[in-house]
Amino acid sequence: MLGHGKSSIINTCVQIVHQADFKNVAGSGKSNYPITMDRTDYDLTSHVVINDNRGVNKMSPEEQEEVAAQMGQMRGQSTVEWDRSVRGKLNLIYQQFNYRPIEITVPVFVYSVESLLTDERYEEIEPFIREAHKITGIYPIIVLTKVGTHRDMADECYDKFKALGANHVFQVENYTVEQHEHHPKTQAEVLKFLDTCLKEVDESIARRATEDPQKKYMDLAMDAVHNIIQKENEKKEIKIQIIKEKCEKSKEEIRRQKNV
Ligand SMILES: Nc1nc2c(ncn2[C@@H]2O[C@H](COP(=O)(O)OP(=O)(O)OP(=O)(O)O)[C@@H](O)[C@H]2O)c(=O)[nH]1
Ligand SMILES: [Mg+2]
Repeated sequence: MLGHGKSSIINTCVQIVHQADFKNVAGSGKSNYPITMDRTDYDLTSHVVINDNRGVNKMSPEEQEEVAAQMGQMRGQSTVEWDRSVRGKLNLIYQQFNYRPIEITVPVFVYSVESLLTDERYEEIEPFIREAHKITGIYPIIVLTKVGTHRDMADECYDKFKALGANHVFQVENYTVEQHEHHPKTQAEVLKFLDTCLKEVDESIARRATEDPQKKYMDLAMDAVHNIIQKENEKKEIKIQIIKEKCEKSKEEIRRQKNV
């Protein structure tokens, strides 16, 4: 989520794993506008990276589709765009057939407990989380941030994400530019979070050893093609509806003029 502390949790992880002084490596900051626009990897070890990303805001279909493609490893490290042509999307699916992923992505959903988790928001998040699970085979790990000053809300969010089906929900008070003295509670929770990510990777490797990669890609591609067709149809329906409304308005105008 936009501005919920994604770059800050990365700064916190980097500081703890490297046992270094605080540095704003991922560029966290206070702003009403999105700060992080690109996907960027930060090394935790020689084999483990933590990836910062552009935050989602409205959970729009475009945002959902882009995030789904990233999690399916159909995106490199580049500026994140919400819109792509159908041909572009199909090319990306094609690339998947020729590309055996050597990386395992653990999806992490960062949510600030400062933000009210209203029913509406909850309903928007649910399909997003479900989709991430379907694509990566790993249920997103939830990191709740800004928990220090919002204890009640942290517990409420914890319960709600658990009810959504999350196996792992962590409650972190990040190190920030303003406040980054070593804190044992933050350190313990972050290490538990990273340990859980690595366990998920181990389980994913074990599962992959027994599955047919070609079938997996075919399923993914079929899903993607199905989504493209469905979205195109929805767009056409909207256009038809607009034309119908215009027609009705014109007819009414003609009737009105005749009456005059
Ligand atoms: N108190 C407190 N502040 C936090 C915490 N996490 C992030 N912040 C503050 O929240 C603001 C946004 O944090 P970022 O890490 O830049 O958030 P982001 O999700 O990367 O934002 P975008 O890149 O713009 O989407 C900054 O002012 C951080 O200092 C936290 O756990 N506690
Ligand atoms: Mg950021």
